Amino acid sequence: MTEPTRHSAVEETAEEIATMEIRGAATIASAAAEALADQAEAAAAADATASDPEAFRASLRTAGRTLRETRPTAVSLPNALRYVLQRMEGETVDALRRSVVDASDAFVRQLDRAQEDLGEVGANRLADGDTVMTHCHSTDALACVEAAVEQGKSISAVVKETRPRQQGHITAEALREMGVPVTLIVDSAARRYLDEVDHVVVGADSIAADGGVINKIGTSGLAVNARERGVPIMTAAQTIKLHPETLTGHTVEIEMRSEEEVVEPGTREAIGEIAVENPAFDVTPPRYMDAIVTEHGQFPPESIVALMRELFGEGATEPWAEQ
Ligand code: RI2
Repeated sequence: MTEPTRHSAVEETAEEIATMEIRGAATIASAAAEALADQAEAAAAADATASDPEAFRASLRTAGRTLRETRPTAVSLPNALRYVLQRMEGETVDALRRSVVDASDAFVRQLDRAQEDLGEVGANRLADGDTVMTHCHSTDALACVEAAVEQGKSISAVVKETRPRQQGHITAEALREMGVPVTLIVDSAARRYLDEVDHVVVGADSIAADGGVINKIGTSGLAVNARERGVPIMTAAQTIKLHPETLTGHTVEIEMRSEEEVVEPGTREAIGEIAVENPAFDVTPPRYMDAIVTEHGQFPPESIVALMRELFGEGATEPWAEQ
């Protein structure tokens, strides 16, 4: 068999996901699906794979592995790869290419539709005059606020900055574009401002079969504080955030990122001999989350497993695996 070629678009996308130039679970998923379509076009045009269906399939699986290895926590990434690679079929390279490109397009369209639909559901939980608190930057969470604003509700926001990468700044800008008044706070001010907030809205990178919500580090502390203050908290998450491997008891790997995101090398040296840790995500137990809002409606976290079984069966395949 000929050595599979790897189109540089896949390498580029993988690099951008790893360095978080492309970030956010839904955005990562759509970039990965598009990278597979790019790879299909490139493999259909490359000498080594253009007339060899098995080499074409192998090159797509290789691309899938490259993309899969970038970041471990957001399950939207492997779910996107699964969606596209499971639909790769055909006897000729041209048929295979078309199946991958069509699946990638369909996936991206579904993603956009799902976000719009869940936005409507989440918006129904918000009332005119509400103030929401956000954590990190989640396009699913923002879709709920946007739909509420489109329903004519007046919404304002308290936006947590979200150390270490300060994705709260992206959220603040997006909310301002919607015309939502924004107050930016440091993470440690969240409990104080919960008294002025009607609803906490967060996203998710993965949702486990037991209803645990894996989201940006700091979400679980926020959820515990919100419960203590009596403020409802919802997770806005399309069903591509449901983690099928957790159906069979697997846990979700929490990404550990570079310590330089937390403290500059010079400062660290000046402090002296210390350890620095930088987990990117944490797990909010289902008892601290009021609702998971999806494109199929809202669910109490404990019942999300029923939807997960319906959509993924009893487990997960790895169509990118070497054969
Ligand atoms: P959407 C982000 O992770 C945040 O944790 C955010 O809540 C989640 O992805 C979901 O984002 P990161 O990529 O899919 O910033 O809702 O580490 O856009």
